[in-house]
Amino acid sequence: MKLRTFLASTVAAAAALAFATPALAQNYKSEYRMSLVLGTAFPWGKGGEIWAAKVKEKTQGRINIKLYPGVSLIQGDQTREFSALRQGVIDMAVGSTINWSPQVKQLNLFSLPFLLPDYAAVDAVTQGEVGKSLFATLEKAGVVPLAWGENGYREISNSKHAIKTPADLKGLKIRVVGSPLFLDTFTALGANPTQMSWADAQPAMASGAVDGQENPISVYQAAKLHTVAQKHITMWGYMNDPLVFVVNKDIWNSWTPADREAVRQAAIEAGKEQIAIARKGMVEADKPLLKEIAANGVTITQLTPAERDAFVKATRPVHEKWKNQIGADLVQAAEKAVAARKP
Ligand code: X2X
Repeated sequence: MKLRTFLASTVAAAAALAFATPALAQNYKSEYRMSLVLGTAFPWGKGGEIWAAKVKEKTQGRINIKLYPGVSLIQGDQTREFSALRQGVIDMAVGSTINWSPQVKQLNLFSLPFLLPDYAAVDAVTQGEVGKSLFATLEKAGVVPLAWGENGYREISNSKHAIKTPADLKGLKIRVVGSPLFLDTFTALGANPTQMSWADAQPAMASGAVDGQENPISVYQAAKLHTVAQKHITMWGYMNDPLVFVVNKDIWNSWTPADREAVRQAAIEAGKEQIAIARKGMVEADKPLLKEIAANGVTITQLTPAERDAFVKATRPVHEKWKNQIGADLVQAAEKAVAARKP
């Protein structure tokens, strides 16, 4: 009798397994597609690579991720990434708040000129209540946000001359990302902004079709922008561009709760590591990354507080215009978090 019960339960367990395994295989894709603008030569792409490796390890290979840098799943059109993610053309991404801001207006927060004076301010906003509120917004917009990363402080470079005052920007043709707030900022500064994708930006600099651009120093160096005539950099720290680690909602729901947790933990760990990589060379007292760049014959202009203030004043109308579009409460909460930050 006992043996028969044992046999029966063994058979039942085996049957359950036999059903469970194919069901898992059916729900899980053999490969998930992760979208990135910048590849593994950049801190951004390294973050994606670290995330994918951690996911593979934590899920014992059940979730296998392939990287698609250059936003190649959407032919390089980076401002379409969020829509593609929501529609399932992309399974997951490490994406920039700038590129997603045409679809998620609250993400324009980070593009408000001179909102975040230093890294402590960035952390106070992303890692605090404002960051949580933005994740809730992203969730409502149809994706599952898991962790913050960072592209970095965007500094301006150009081929013509050192920029010390807003007047130095007058008439300069500056490539900006395809997000309307940037047109307002550079127009307010007297420049001539032109929108294009990152893929188009580099040939445009090489040919002289544009005079300048703005991107983090780590991007400038990894992309070797000194070789496309970008000989002058001004350290004005006018905005920081956080990254977000996200998964498409249907993909997320297709995973077991344990695997979701593994993917979340992997994103949180990868985000922390990625932020450290993005800041490397800029947080040390002697800023070794700037020394490396200067050694290539690039002029690096540091602004005095008074000089920087002239740029803050010139872009204040942009802040006023965009505050309500982003949400005055959200902007205020961010300003509060910045004011209360610990160094
Ligand atoms: O296009 C850019 O400038 C880049 C690479 O920084 C972003 O994707 C926001």
